[in-house]
Amino acid sequence: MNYLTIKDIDNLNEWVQQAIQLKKNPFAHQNLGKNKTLGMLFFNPSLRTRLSTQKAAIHLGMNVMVMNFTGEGWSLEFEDGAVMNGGNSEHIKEAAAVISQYCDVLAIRAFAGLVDRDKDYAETVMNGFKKYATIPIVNMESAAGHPLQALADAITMEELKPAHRPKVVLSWAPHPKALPQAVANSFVEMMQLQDADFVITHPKGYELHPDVVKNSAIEYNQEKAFANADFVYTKNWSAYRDYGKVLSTDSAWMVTAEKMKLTNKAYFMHCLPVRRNVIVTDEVLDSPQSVVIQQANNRTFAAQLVLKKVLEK
Ligand code: AN0
Ligand code: CP
Repeated sequence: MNYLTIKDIDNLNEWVQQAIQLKKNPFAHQNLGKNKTLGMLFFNPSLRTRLSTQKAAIHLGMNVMVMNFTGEGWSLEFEDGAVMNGGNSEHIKEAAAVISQYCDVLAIRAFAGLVDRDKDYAETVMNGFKKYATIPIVNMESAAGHPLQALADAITMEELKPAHRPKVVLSWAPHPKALPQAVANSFVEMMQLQDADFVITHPKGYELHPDVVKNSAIEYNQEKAFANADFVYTKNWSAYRDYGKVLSTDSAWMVTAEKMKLTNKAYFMHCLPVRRNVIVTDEVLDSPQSVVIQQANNRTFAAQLVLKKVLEK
């Protein structure tokens, strides 16, 4: 079993309940991972993913090896038949096969390059490892998705859910740098598996991939979208259509206490890292409505559930 996208979740509600059980008793399956090794490869920086996935593996009794390809590791070639007389030193064929000798499960982080849309959405890095590794692969944020984050978000929303069918808003917010669509994509796909009044709000031009959005509602007026919301999930992403471009840094889209007043005392959610007073004001982030630390904590149990399922297969 691999965990590459939200589509690998066969029953979201069951998975969320199982993760909540793991959270109650994290060391219940300490023998499952005995003498098994998790390899974690990072092509980009990380705080939460790195530590929570490692912690999840420790809970299951696994050994963990971490390797950063940002500076360590040979630069990899992913193209079949490439004449390797350029900058790349090692082909994915050998790299993935060799890593498979040392590890039992392989977790990979490889962000979108935001230059070549087709290459990013073909998931070149993740699918290269999937093709040439002989062990299960876990996605720790790929070009187009961050399914461990979305699973942690589903756990958090289950813990906080109101008695009624919730209204959930995914709101774009400004950021100075071009960021991937991965977190937003997986959140949308996860919400489509939930019974909720779900709406996406962003400036015109920031429409996500139509295959991701499907029939989900889009409201271009952020204040209208916030009305009566129970959860406000905020994230910046760069444009999908005008690929990788920053079309707006309009601070009018920042989440403020005034906007939160339009909601049904909504919980404020963000995957972190978050830029204070750019994405969201200090006032909102430091308020009791902010559940970002609870979200980050649930990353451990999302990862632990996925690793447990992989080890059981
Ligand atoms: C990354 C992103 O937007 O995909 C990682 C988020 C978990 N964020 C930044 O690079 C700031
Ligand atoms: N939310 C998240 O994935 O954080 P890191 O980039 O710090 O791992």
